[in-house]
Amino acid sequence: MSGLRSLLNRRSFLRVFSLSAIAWLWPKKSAGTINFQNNKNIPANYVQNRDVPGFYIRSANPFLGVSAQEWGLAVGGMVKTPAAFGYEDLFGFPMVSQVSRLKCVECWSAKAKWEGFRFQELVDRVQPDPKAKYVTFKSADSYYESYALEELLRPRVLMVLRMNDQPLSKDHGFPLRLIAPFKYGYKNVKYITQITFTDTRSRNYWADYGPYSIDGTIQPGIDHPLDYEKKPLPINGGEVFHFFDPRPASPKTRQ
Ligand SMILES: Nc1nc2c(c(=O)[nH]1)N[C@H]1C(S)=C(S)[C@@H](COP(=O)(O)O)O[C@H]1N2
Ligand SMILES: [Mo]
Repeated sequence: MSGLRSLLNRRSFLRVFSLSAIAWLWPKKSAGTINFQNNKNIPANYVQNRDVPGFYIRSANPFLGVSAQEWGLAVGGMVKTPAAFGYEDLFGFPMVSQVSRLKCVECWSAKAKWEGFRFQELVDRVQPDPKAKYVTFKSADSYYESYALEELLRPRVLMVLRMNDQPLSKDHGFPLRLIAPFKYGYKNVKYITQITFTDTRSRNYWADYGPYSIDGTIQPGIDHPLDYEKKPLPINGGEVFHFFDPRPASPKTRQ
């Protein structure tokens, strides 16, 4: 872990210093100023972890975001026809809209209206090798995730371009993020730039830098079961599949 990353990591920062010990470092708040930044040492124009009421922001590596002009999406790996997309290209896919909840392992959840396209559209375009059973995502902020291809073809998994009737904001993953409501928030990768089809499963950011699983399926019954030093609490959100519930339709039968 780089020195910068460990300094900027909210969790380790709070573990080492108590709030009162560092209070003298903080500028005095002027009356009426609302500032939800969790780490005041990071410039305000950086995306970072912020407890904004309504929808928290979680970005492990503070960064400045990407513009539509500089952004591109590369889709490749074990595929017949690798493809590259600009921002506008993605609006050529049929758009789907859903309301679903994002649930972080840290025990908060929030819902939004999400709009985007199905992962199947990319599959149709690049035609993966039948042996390519896994997919790796890479992001502009050097975050990364991995999924089984089968999971990405389930209902209510969406490649998201718009949130609450607006283009995704810089904080919430502009220009492209994944929403998979049955996975914990950390699997809902933002700022996607690269999608690679593979025959073996790659790791993800929070399995490498924290105690979280690669699978990240929301566990029924308890909240933040995997978070640092916290006790399990009754669950209060998220889309949880109990083992006795019917499973989502298979890709062949989805609408
Ligand atoms: N690229 C990228 N995607 C990411 C993250 C990140 O740090 N970088 N954080 C994850 C975590 S831990 C959560 S809970 C959600 C939070 O999404 P939000 O910031 O839109 O609330 O994004 C996930 N996707
Ligand atoms: Mo999270």
